[in-house]
Amino acid sequence: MGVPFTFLLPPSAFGDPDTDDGLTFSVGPLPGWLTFNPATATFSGTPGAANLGPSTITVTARDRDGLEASTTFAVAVVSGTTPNGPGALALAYPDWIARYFSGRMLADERLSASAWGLDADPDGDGRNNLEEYAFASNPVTEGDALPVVLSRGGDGQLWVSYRRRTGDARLAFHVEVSADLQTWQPAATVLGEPHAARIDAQSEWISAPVSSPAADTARFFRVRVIY
Ligand SMILES: [Ca+2]
Ligand SMILES: [Ca+2]
Repeated sequence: MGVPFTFLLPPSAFGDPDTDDGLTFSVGPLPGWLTFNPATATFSGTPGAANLGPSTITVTARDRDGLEASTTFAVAVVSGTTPNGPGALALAYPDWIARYFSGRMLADERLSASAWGLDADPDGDGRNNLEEYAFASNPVTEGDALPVVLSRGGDGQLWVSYRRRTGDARLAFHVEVSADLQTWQPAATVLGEPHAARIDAQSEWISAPVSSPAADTARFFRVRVIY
């Protein structure tokens, strides 16, 4: 944040073995602070406080023969605090929910199921308060949740990316895979540790490598949270 950002598309992003194929690049919608120079295949910009959070960017390369390839990646703008710095507040669920409901409401047990309990969904967006807490969205605002994103890197690696809360050791996140949406098992972790990019004092953007399904098969991925 506040630091100029420059990123040169690595030639390997598009695995085209003919290096003098004269690739031309185009990009999908960019966040307002970021520009792309197709001549040099370089992104640049300086994000501000209003730009915190992740964006997904799609780049399409076209060679002289008109063949196209696209790759999608995420760029996350993070605040200047380090994970253990002064901005990294550990915020437990009771403190978090108290930001949204008055002390009088929180003292009324009858409102647990409809307003402030872990299972309640007061904004009616289909995510209960535990999910809103775990994935760092707002329990009283509909439509602010970020989706879990599945993307494929230029090298063919498949990634599952999502935003999650930091600083609460009770929260555990598991990326799971299923062939039928009924039976779920852990997605392979032998591919390496997930990448984490801090979004703000209380959340981070995680990208976890997962195994690609075998040819001609479909797989579903989900992120399961345990509290
Ligand atoms: Ca909700
Ligand atoms: Ca919400």
